[in-house]
Amino acid sequence: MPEPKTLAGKLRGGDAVVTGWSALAVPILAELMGRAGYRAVTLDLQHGMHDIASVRDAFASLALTGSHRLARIPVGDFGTASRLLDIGAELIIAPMINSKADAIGFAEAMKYPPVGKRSWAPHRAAMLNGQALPDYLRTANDETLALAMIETPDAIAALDDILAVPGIDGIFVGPSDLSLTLAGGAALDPNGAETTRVAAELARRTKAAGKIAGIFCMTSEKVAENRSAGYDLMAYGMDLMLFRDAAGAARAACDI
Ligand code: 3PY
Ligand code: MG
Repeated sequence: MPEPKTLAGKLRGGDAVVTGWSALAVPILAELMGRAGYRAVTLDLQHGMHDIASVRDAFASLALTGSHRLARIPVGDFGTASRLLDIGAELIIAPMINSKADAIGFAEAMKYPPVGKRSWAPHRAAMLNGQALPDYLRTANDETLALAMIETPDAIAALDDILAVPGIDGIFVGPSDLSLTLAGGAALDPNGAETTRVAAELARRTKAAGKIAGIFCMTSEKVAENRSAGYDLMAYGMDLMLFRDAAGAARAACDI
């Protein structure tokens, strides 16, 4: 039987991946997303409420469902990127990568020598992958992915340099911050025409460089639109809003 495709294999091989977004730091909610059909779930340590303990438990819960394990780190916290890899992350999203220097710092934390400076001890990650440690070492630099968030004019200007850093596997666009910074703080317009135009151009340049393009989507229509623009990884569906909306709908359906 062929080996099941890794997340890296899917994203580099042209498969579209839609990831759920876990902000609430409740491992069983991440698991429920997996059981509901999301083949990938991203745990958010930037704006979400996750910490190391909740990620540890949510990755184990996701492993029960066979869903891919992704996480976003806080701004500039590259030590946490290494730590999340050690406890089983298959892909890390780093926010506000605005320069080549930012990208180098991120890549160094993500990759073992000779590409980077990641320190050794991925026992839990290997366990969740069903790998022996030597196999993890052999595959990790290729199969654990580093996506640099592009969400400012500085990042757009530095895109080619960021994409050229060895160990940076691709980008992940944050349309809210992108719209906010493009407008100099005057407006938030993640679905607006200018944000959409810039996001499409970022996908084009990233794919031309042979790297993976990911983006956060505010609506399901945006998932399809961004896929058509060339994106490989689309984030859509946040536990917090899904639960809020479902609770609201359930209560409203009661006729008293
Ligand atoms: C943004 O839209 O700025 C994001 O970071 C999405 O999470
Ligand atoms: Mg952002």
